[in-house]
Amino acid sequence: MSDLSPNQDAVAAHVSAFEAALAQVKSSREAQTLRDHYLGRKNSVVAGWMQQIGAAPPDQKREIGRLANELKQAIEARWTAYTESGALTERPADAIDVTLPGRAPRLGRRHPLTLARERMEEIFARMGFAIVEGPEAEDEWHCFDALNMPAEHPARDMQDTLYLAEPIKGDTGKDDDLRTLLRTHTSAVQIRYMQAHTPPVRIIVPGRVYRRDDLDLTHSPAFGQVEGLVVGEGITLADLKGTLLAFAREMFSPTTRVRFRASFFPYTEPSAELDVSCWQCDGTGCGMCKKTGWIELGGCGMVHPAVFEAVGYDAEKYTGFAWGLGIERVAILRHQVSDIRLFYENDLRFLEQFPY
Ligand code: 2NL
Repeated sequence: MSDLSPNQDAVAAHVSAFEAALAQVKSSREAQTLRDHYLGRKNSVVAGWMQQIGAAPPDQKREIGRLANELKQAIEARWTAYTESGALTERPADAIDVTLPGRAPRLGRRHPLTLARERMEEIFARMGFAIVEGPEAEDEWHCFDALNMPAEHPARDMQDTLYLAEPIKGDTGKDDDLRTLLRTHTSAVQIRYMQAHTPPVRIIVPGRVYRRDDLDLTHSPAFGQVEGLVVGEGITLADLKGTLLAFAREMFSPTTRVRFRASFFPYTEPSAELDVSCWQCDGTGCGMCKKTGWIELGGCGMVHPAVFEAVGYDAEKYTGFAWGLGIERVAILRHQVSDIRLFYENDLRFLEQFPY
């Protein structure tokens, strides 16, 4: 090839030969050798043509020079295209680069709602509470009747509660005419626990509950709850307040205060909403507590005698208290999350912000 003398056909022949050879090379070393054969400073095709300029008759020097340049530029252009295509840097399939850093496995972590639930469980467990769980699909007796919410109670309405199309039949046969629903609170588990145990009772029941709510900034049709129940002789409202105060101080800050606001639940009397002093501003008023100094956490009260009667406890002998706290609510307040839906979307950019 290199002995083709400089003319227009020879330029074309060299260029196509170079292209064909380049397409065949097996390694970057081979490619480099091929390039040098055409473009190298010494003994290359282009260098040979350049040399011929000097030896050529004066009237041909100009033409040979032009052809040599044309060949040089054509080969260089194809070489540049080749190197920029990345083909040259491709490593053979079996090459191992031992200098590369290792690929760290992606570690999983617990969900912020799991962290909040576990923290709540840990605090109550240290106070001597047993952790009890139960079914999410319940019958209406355990969810409503036993909790002093008879047939006509509004919470039992289809508007508020999710019922299964086909009831799940109980094994006793006596609850065959009861509808099955997704529990609206975990209280049904406390009812089952009281049916199976005599006082004293000291349990918390964490779990998922369901309401016919739309999903918006602060509501979800499924959310987590930690309910608590204490039953014994001589249990008072002061015990309730002391228990929740101890919890709030562990959960939020040692200087947290609690207050009760009178409220109503069919299953407690008296009933109260539980507020805690804002641990962001310590009660002086800030954006987090909407300038009130207080944050609402849940509801509580003294167990209604009708509940004790439903489970066969002697309401003259025993008293007790109960509460319900929303897990999302605790997590939202702890981490100042603006939208409850962030907890369910499972976007890692959100989830990875929570210290495990
Ligand atoms: C709320 C209010 C509450 C209870 C739950 C309860 C359970 C039994 C007997 C009596 Cl077995 N009460 N649970 C009591 C008061 C309030 O939850 O707003 N929770 C998010």
